Amino acid sequence: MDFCGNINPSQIRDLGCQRQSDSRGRFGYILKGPEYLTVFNGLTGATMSTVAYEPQRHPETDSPTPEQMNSIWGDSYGNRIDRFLACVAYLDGQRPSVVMCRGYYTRTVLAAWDWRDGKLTQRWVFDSDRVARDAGNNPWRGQGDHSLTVGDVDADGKDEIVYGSMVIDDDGTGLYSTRLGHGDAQHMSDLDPSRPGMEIWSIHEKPPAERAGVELRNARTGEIYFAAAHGVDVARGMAADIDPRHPGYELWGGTRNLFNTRGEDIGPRPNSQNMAIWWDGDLLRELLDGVSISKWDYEAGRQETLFDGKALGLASNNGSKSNPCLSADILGDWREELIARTSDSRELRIYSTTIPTMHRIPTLMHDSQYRLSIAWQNVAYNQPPHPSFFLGHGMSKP
Ligand SMILES: [Ca+2]
Ligand SMILES: [Ca+2]
Ligand SMILES: [Ca+2]
Ligand SMILES: [Ca+2]
Repeated sequence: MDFCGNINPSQIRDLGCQRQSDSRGRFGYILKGPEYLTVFNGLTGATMSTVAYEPQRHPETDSPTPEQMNSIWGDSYGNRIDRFLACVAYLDGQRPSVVMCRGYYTRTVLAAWDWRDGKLTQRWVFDSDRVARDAGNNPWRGQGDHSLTVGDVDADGKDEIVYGSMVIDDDGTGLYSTRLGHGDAQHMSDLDPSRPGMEIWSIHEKPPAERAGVELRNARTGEIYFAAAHGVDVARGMAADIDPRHPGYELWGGTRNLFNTRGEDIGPRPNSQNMAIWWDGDLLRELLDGVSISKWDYEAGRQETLFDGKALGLASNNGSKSNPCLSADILGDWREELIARTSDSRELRIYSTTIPTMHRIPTLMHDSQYRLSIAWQNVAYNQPPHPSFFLGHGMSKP
């Protein structure tokens, strides 16, 4: 990675890169030169530890030829080699580790690192192509999304990494793969309180005709509870409790309708299928798209705007993905704040709800899964954070 331009000259020498260099190629990919993983001091910016990035682009060279790239990553122009995700996870159940991930369309490598007593040490590396070498029939290749989720899916006190259609166990071994492939969004929580443990709602890009475009699965085992939109290229998908008439979350994406957790069509879905935010006083979640918050009127089947950020001079980020800078419960009270920039980028504003609530539950940041999801919210395609417990209409005490 290229850290140049953000640190002082002596640190640049430490990293072995040149001042004000721009390593990006014609399409924005960085395909040449050394790559590092560095821990910076959050207060001063000083480098605290630097190691070689794992994995390198190619085992023999940091500047592979198109043929060398293609042989390992499956394309010769650098798209797949230059896809990264990252998260923080409590892999030992006690202290956080950082997991740096390269690749999700083909070869997939997750490297877990511990920062302990001033030293950065490698905990484990999961490499799809070392686990199973048959590229055409490898359940660990090409399963990743443009985001990831972290949580304790098997209830042993240690976190797993939900990497799209597969889950990597806390010890760096594969827990399972559904083999349903890449997608743009996933949501994990106790989406259906009547089923044991957590569930995952996933969407998929360009599935073959017989394969699911959206599906709900058991987070621990990968068992598919229901699937729909077979053969449909699904770009957006959402999960939130927005209708109290149906227990648990409602699920949408890939079709014009809303699903309940049993896979039943319960009517039209909201147009908004981007993010979600707990904003008003009830336990249902509101819809967040760009810098606008709306409420789903489940009886009329339409959205009502509660907060219009554009009218207040706010702008969203990430082009068509359209997100605020962050949405999270950062101030306490379990409702979530909206953190956004003004359209001239001169101000960063925090908006909190002014609506009273009758419900009293712990601050969401006290839930480890929710807190870790704030760490990954801005990784690749922003997704809404979800707690490990069911938060919604009719919930039991967390
Ligand atoms: Ca676990
Ligand atoms: Ca459940
Ligand atoms: Ca519901
Ligand atoms: Ca609400």
